[in-house]
Amino acid sequence: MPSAFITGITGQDGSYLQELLTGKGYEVHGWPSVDCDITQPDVLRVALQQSQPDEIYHLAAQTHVGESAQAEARTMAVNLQGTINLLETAQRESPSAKIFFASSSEIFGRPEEVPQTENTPLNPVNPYGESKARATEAVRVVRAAGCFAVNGILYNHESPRRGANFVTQKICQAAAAIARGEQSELKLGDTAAARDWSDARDVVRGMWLALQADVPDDYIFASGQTHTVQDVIEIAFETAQLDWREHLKIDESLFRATEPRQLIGDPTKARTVLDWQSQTSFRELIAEMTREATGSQATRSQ
Ligand code: GDR
Repeated sequence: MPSAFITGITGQDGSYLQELLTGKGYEVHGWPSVDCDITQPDVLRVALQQSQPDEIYHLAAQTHVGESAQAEARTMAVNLQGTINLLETAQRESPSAKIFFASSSEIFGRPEEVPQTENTPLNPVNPYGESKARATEAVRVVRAAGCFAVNGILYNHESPRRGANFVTQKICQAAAAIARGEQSELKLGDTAAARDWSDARDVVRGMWLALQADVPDDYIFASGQTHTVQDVIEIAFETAQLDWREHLKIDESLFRATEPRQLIGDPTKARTVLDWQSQTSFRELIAEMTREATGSQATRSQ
């Protein structure tokens, strides 16, 4: 039975990955979240010694880009130092384990080329992007030294399990709450902001595929298309049978000091080498999230 170790196993991606791997017959071990402190070598050493994994998926992180501007030290400690700690400890305790690192489109920030490929120069514009860029380089360094270490460069990916502080879930949950009469308005920042959004379930399938390849490499996981926050609002409110104009308020305090620009991923390499594709459409995804939010709120209030 193959075994896997997942950091961030209770998050959106970790929980879907656990289900995927269990379904494939893996024995899955994991750390719940960053609260377990990935920066402590001893704790990680014991966890790896006990689980002896064939595959390590490093997903735990401070994942909120906006919050990273006020939490730079913690973002760097968890996302950069935590990753270096994981790479070093894994090489010592489980030298044959294959390692997947959840990198991010934010490493490109304001990129030189659109769409981005695995070779696009890194140019982060916020502490989160900086932390992921430097950790991505660290993964490349251990790979050059012979370790099977992969960067999955993940563009935005969503699902009904998405945390409520990310914009898609915030909008879908608000539309559901407004439809139920529990809330009357939705406050948002920049609704013209555009992102390349995929389904998280598609992305975790890519993580697994990346570790089944013959050689370690970097892969972009993206849909190759962008939509705006405004598009999310319109699909969610239409699904909830509401007129968004009656409920949306723009709140200047929710604008970010530095927005990345034109983050669009070119998934050609993942498609050709791994046979990976994004399978869910953006419209289907947002509609599903809104329907699930409506259902879960109904269940909670019963
Ligand atoms: P992002 O996702 O920062 O791209 O990072 P998020 O959903 O937080 O923001 C997307 C865009 O929406 C705009 N926006 C708002 N965002 C939030 N959270 N709340 C608001 O009220 C709001 N109003 C407008 C933002 O300015 C932004 O432009 C996600 C995370 O999953 C990262 O961990 C991951 O690395 C990247 O995607 C790829």
